[in-house]
Amino acid sequence: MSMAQSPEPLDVDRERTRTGMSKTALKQGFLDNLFYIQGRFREVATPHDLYMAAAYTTRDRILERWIKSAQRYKTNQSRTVCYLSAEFLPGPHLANNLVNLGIVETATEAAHELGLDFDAIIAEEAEPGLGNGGLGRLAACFMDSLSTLQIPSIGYGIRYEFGIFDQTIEDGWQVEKSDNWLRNGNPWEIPRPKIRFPVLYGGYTEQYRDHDGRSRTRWVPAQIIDGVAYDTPILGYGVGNVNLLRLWKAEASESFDFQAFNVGDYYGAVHAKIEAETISKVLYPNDEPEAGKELRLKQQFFFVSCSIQDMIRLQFNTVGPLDSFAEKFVIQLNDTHPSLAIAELMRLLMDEHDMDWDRAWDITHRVFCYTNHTLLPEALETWSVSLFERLLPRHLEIVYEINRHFLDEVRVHFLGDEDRVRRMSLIAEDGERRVRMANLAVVGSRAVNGVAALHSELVKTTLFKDFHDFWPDRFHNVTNGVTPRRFMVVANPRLSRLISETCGSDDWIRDLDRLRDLEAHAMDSGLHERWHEVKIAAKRDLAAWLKHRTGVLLDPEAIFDVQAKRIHEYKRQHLNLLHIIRCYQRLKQSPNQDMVPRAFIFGGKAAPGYFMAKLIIKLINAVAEVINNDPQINGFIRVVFMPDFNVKNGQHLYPAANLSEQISLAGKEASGTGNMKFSMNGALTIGTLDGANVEIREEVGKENFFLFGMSAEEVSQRQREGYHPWEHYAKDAELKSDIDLINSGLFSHGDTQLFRPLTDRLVNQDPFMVLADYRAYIACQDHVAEAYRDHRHWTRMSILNVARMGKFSSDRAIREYAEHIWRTEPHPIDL
Ligand code: C3B
Repeated sequence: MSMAQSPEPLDVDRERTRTGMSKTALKQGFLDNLFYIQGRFREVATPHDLYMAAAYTTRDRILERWIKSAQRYKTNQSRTVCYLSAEFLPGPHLANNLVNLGIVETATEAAHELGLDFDAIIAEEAEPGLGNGGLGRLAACFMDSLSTLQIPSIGYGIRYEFGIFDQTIEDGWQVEKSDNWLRNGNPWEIPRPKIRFPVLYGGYTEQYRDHDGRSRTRWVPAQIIDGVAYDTPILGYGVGNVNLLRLWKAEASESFDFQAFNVGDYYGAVHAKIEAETISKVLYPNDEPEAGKELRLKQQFFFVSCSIQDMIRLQFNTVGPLDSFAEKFVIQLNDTHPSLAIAELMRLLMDEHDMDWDRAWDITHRVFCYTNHTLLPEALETWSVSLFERLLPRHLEIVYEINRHFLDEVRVHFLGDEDRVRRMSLIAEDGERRVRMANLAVVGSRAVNGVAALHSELVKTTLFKDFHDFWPDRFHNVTNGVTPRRFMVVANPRLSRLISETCGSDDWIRDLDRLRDLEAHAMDSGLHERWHEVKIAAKRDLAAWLKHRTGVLLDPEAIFDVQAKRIHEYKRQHLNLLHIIRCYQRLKQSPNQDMVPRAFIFGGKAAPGYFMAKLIIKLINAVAEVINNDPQINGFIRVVFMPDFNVKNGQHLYPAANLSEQISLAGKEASGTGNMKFSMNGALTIGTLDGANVEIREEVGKENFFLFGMSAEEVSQRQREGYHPWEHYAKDAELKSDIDLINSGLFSHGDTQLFRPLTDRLVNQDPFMVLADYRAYIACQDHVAEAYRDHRHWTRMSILNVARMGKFSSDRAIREYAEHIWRTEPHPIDL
């Protein structure tokens, strides 16, 4: 046997030193960064300095992969997914990047040897709250999965200087504080001052003849603002691929400054600068668009225009001519917020790059795909034609022209059906004329999808029925998913370790279907015990956190019953409250009854202008105050509102929940993703047949899911028949007494009027049918309590929930997009 042939065994230690992943290298890197970037030595460093040094040390290790990815994608001319989203909610980066680099343990040991409290360093990071809720968080999960699946991609959005407000609770009311997340610097972004594009607004258009004598259109804007790129690397889990999150910051265009200077108007020039910068100043804090806000339309066009110009630049830098633009890129529109991109690409191709309409349209409608995230009528964006024309005169012409071509096709297809033509038009003509952004998105895209099976069905049969009749093949479903890296490995290290030990590997982190291996152990009493311990430990952690933040002490043995999501009437936090009041009344009536102790935990922000949602928060806190201080209740039930629910705080919640409240009125929640996060962490769900709940129940088995309430079908039938909430109020004595208790002033220091807007709305209108589902909900909650008494059985259900959550990984969702919608391939970057 020839010794010379056998390969050198890989020297792991040497390899780690070379790539800087060894403990020694991490320590050295950390001290260097503390010294050279923060300008501090150990003894005088603040907690924030330590965090910054840790962040830079981590970022340094991502950069090599990032550059390699960019080079490889460029030489391969890789097809690239451009994910356009007005919102991204990535959460704190440090812990997640350490997980994806695979160096959590090494970094923890390194910190320990330096005498540092690593958890405190991680807790120091402020999260970029560049989104409102589900839609923005989905975008972040998708970015993680795109990198992990090695698909070249760029997330395009806005670098808001102020993200979603921080929520505090004062006297039970939500108070908003501005979120100055960039104040202390952002170590994860790299500014690209040379990647800068002009964005035009206002003015007028004019016709002219080019040198070939062809009639062309020119847009003469009234205002030009620059967009500057800020890049954040998005590292995949256990792979070399690093994709890009490219966010645009608005700056005054220099040419404009100079004009003002030339006429001596120094203040005017500075003012123009300030005005320009307002465009990326602040995120609109509504989970549905606020009608008619000019700045919002300016923001949408701002990031869309920069992003499309950037893609055209990249096309020229890599592939060459624009004819193959739709082969090089696929553009996914995250809801209608970026749908102006359709008109902007048409404009750039025609006005700036000399294409005729047909060629430009051929490219445009092959490059775009659109995801719908809501059926709520108030959330469907429209813009008044007059505002649109004032801000984007050229785009209005293009929208009209798209509409003319499109409606001609509709007329030919549906002879004589002018009603249908009116419904499908990109312009609503009833009342003030408005541009319908959803119709634009459907017409301009080759694929349209909903975000859960039920939702996608409703998209086809209700919202876009006419379009589905016309183009049935255009419609798809891709059920949402969430990343197990963030929501299991980072958020719940204890459970993650237990799963890996039980399954004998951590392969599940990249292939979530492998969680099925847990099923074989679902009856194993050793596992039961450890599973229970892991849950109790998380509950203790959460209890300590909540005690510190709110003063309310929870009993870790109680059922942790959690509803955490935006506050909205359709999500029905008030249905949850009615159940709490029912429990309270029962305990008051028979204090010695054997009730299973419960801790009711709420979290979520209300849009600052949404009065009813804010009143719901006040009521939660008011009920909490009375119940938590009632000596007769003696801690049997407790109610607490977690202030400032966001990605970071959510990470305390998911691991600790026993019961996940997913109780929206059927047909209203497009998908939900919190439902997945809770279930992955071993909570059981009480829920309606809404959004992805339907599929979660299918996967985990109906015996492991607490179902109640009307189906979407039944809801629309009830609505057709005429729904009279006061009949429920009059007929159901317990319901009546729960609502009457709110009106009695018990929760409002004798004020009988404070909550009247809420109770009156329930009794008289009840648009989300809280009263219709009340009885079924209470009955279902009673089953929950009974089930919880049988610890073994509950734990088994919890294990099976986790074991069967494979489908809800965002990796699966991205694979479906890649295969059925984008037609993109992985481009692996070797480590
Ligand atoms: C949300 C929906 O309300 C959720 O059901 C869904 O899971 C997520 O999107 C992700 O698809 N949504 C939102 O957060 N903001 C909107 N403007 C519309 C929908």
